[in-house]
Amino acid sequence: MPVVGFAGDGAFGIAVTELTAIGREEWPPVTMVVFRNYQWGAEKRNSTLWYEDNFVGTELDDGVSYAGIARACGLQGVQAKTMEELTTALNTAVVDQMQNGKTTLIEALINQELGEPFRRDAMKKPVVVAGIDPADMRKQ
Ligand SMILES: Cc1ncc(C[n+]2csc(CCOP(=O)(O)OP(=O)(O)O)c2C)c(N)n1
Ligand SMILES: [Mg+2]
Repeated sequence: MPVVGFAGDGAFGIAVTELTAIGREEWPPVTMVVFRNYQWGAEKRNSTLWYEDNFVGTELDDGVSYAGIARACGLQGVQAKTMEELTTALNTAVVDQMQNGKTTLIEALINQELGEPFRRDAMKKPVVVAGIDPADMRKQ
């Protein structure tokens, strides 16, 4: 059974050091797909909801290649720019994983459309808790 992982580029960036460890010979190979929209999309969406369409600190460096980092770690790293390329890359990666013992990271370039927050309830205005008014806290 092939093992295929999926992550956003922001989430993957937080744990990107894992690439330095997963290629060990004594460990089984895996396939990883990173959805590359060059942003912390969920955080950006929260910011635009909270702060009248403003956002800050949510753009990722477009000079960084996760496929390149994977190759530097001795793994296979490829970019997929279309659905067809992604299908081909995934098929190749799974065959390489199952038959050739190789780990592949696929960097799937996707659009920057922002979805609805999955925790919209977490984005309610701050409320007074235990007698502390959040407006007063901000003044300090
Ligand atoms: C360990 C950890 N740190 C921070 C967060 C807060 N957080 C939620 S979504 C998100 C950004 C995710 O960006 P990405 O993985 O690129 O997904 P996208 O929304 O762009 O598809 C962050 C930092 C978290 N969930 N977990
Ligand atoms: Mg992202």
